[in-house]
Amino acid sequence: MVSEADCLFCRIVAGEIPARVVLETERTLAFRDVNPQAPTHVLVIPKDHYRDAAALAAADHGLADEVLRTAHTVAEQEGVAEAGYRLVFNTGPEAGQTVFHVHGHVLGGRGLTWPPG
Ligand code: DGP
Repeated sequence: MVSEADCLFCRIVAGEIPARVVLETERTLAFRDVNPQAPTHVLVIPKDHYRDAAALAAADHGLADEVLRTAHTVAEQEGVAEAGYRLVFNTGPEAGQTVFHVHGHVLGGRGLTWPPG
């Protein structure tokens, strides 16, 4: 597995930091955001380390696809798929990315405004 010792989300994958896991597949993990911005706020990550969505897409199409499918399964599991949910990959500092292990935010359970701040 591709991991980085000082990466927060690699440490969650390794079980070194606790997380409220809602779904796990062979190559992905979904867990609740520690600072939820909506009634449903789950982060979906590949277990392998890629710094952002662009790096993941360039390196492994199959894994990128698995991350997207896991995100949609989470939305179904959380009961927000039908009403609608938002899937966000903050990519780079100006977009607000703070953890540099690619993660999709699955947000739902309330009306979400657009444009985002
Ligand atoms: P971003 O700003 O897109 O990089 O999102 C990072 C998210 O990660 C942010 O919403 C808060 C969340 N987060 C940070 N540290 C932890 C943690 O230790 N556990 C969990 N579950 N979420 C975390």
